[in-house]
Amino acid sequence: MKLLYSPGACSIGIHVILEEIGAPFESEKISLRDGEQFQAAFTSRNPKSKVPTLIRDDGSVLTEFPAIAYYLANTHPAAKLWPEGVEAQTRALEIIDYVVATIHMQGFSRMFVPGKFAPSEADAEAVKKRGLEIFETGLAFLDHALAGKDYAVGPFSVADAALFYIEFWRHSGKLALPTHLAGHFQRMLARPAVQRVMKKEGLG
Ligand SMILES: N[C@@H](CCC(=O)N[C@@H](CS)C(=O)NCC(=O)O)C(=O)O
Repeated sequence: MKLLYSPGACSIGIHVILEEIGAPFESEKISLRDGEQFQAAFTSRNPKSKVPTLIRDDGSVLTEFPAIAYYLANTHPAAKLWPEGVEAQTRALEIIDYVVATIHMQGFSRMFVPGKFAPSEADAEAVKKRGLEIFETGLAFLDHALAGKDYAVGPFSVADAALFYIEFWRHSGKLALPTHLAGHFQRMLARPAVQRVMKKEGLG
């Protein structure tokens, strides 16, 4: 297996899942800043021009965080990264979808690529502001959901890897995380697998 990732991008969550599993995998760094995701060497493997991209051993390609997380957790059951039982699985999916589809795609994307949402350059600041509001509202909701819990749904699971990437973004932006997410982020940083990923991605 090979993970195509960009340092500090949402692919960091999948990187964490792979390290937690502990099975051998390769990784290849893509510079989104330099637009490598639009170059033929990348689009020939993933025409969506997005990380995370997982190239499986048979050469087939998987995209989309929730699908990759599901695949990895369920093909490596010994790692116990997919919660047990319908209720916990449903709750994990609920969190992953909220992180990816709302906080990331609706909030963070508006903040960092306002041009994708703004009809004109003059609208860019308003779009960024709306993105920040969505991001903040999302964090507040998740903070509330994490009250009294060490991890998102019972023991550590793929849902925590999704939470980790938005926590990391907030932390990198030098903005304080709400209390319960801050505690969760510290628990994540204490995990050896997360520490290996931070080192590999050059994020110290
Ligand atoms: N829905 C996708 C989102 C992936 C995504 O937007 N990745 C960003 C990095 S965090 C990316 O590759 N952006 C490159 C671009 O849009 O040019 C998923 O869940 O994997």
